[in-house]
Amino acid sequence: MRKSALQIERADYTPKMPEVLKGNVQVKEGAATKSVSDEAEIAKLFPNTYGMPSLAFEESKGGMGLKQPINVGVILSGGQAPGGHNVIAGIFDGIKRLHSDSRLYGFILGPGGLVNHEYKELTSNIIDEYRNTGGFDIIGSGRTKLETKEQFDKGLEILKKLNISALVIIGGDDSNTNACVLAEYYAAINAGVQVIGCPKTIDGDLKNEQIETSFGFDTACKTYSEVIGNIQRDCNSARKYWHFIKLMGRSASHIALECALQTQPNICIVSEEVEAKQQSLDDIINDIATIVAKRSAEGFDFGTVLIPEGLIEFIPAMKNLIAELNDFLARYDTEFKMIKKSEQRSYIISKLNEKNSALYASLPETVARQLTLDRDPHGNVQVSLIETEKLLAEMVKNRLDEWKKAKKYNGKFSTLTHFFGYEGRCAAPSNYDSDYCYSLGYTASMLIAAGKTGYMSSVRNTTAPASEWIAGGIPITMMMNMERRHGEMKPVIQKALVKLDGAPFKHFAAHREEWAFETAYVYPGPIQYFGPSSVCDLPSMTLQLEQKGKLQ
Ligand code: FBP
Repeated sequence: MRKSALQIERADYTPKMPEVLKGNVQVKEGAATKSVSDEAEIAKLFPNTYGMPSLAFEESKGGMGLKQPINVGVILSGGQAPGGHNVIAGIFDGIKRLHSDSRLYGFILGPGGLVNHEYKELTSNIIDEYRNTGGFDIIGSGRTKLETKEQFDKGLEILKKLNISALVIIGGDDSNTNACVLAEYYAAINAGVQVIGCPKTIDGDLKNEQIETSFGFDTACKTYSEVIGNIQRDCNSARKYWHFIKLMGRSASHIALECALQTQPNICIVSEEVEAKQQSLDDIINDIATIVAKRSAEGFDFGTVLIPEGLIEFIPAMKNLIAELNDFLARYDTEFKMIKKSEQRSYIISKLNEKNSALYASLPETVARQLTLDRDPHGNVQVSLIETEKLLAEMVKNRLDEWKKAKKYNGKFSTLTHFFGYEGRCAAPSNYDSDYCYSLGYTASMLIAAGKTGYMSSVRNTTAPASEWIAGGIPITMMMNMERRHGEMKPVIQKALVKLDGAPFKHFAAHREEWAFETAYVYPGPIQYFGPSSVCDLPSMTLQLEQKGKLQ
């Protein structure tokens, strides 16, 4: 298969890793841990894996090879994120270092591969083809949820058949929650299989005191920021369009916020702020239209607006509407589908409660339709299918038309809309993600060698040079709390939303007024893989602000 010039050069890149992992290591145990809340319930649900100490690797004077080879399984779970292949390469190199006859098996297309016994052995030839590349195509990914005893038992059959004694699950908050439940189950039945998690998701919402960031966030944001910067330069050259740009991130607004820090757009909406201020859709439209009108009065009939994908579910009134629609469509799905398409809108309007009905009636036709599309397997509306960027552009236009009639505004307002998500999920990993992912994988193999289960691989201090990074493991139960899911209280890893009192948001809030009116665009350009470290190795601005309180 033909490879690009970059792919060929990049194959030879050696990921930087913590100094300590280059030699022999031993585990240093920290204090016993407890869950972020609901301690008693979580302790009861995880009697074998609750309260374990946090771990850090330190230099060992002794050897660390294994007497016997180990077989390890790996699963990629959920949405793609740049760097997944390097996690696998790190695991591979780690277990080969421990014993050259160790073997790595990849389960195909996500957790479903474990249950359906679909796998392939990942040999050095295969691994070498994928080092430092984006995507998850080495074994594919999937969204099957590993949660039932039947699935666990089915999985154990193939693990036993392949003599696999440890499984690494690379996934987001839900997949790592399931990894923890699996670790507990295998420990309870003495299955002889360890389970280790790795923090993945471009959304950046799997992080806490112990896990600095999820991998893929850095590359995805840099990829989107490059394109946003290009759009801004175009926008500032032609001076005739307002660009409404929706950015992926199912729930939290970390991606939109990071891209705003990188590119300094005129407007960036942060869903968590919308919710905290109890803003309505009308408030958001007014805020945007006010900035558009003010810029227009200065002669600037152009600009950029960043919109987080999950916005719609954070607007309290929309949340209520969606909840009623979810219930209604779950109950009357067949009846609804039998109604002529042209009459569906008025049918829904006649069935909803007064408030929701009025809100639904005020929405543009396309968005109203998107809200009634098929739900995901959990009955939730699929937010990535809702064209919020078009909704906002259209509603702002309507508001400006009203103001024009009232002689409050006299500008030109032409819009272009964009959605960036899939463009960045499989990008070639930045140096940060290449290094971080390789270290996460390598650390996972050291946790396996140390006989640990129910841990998430952790690499910290990543705003420092890689040699100073700290590698270790964090008990997954430590990140858990109880939340209502599908009507039942369940132990889950707490999702990290944007903190309004956190340094990244504060930095944005302190500058947004200036960015709104002064056209202070920044053009980050493409990710650089070769060149000065000051350009190639920079961590995300979110991480710089969180860790150091300032930008490097
Ligand atoms: P993960 O949390 O599984 O990493 O996925 C994140 C994400 O990319 C979201 O940003 C997006 O809403 C969703 O996946 C889209 O998923 P899909 O492509 O499977 O519809």
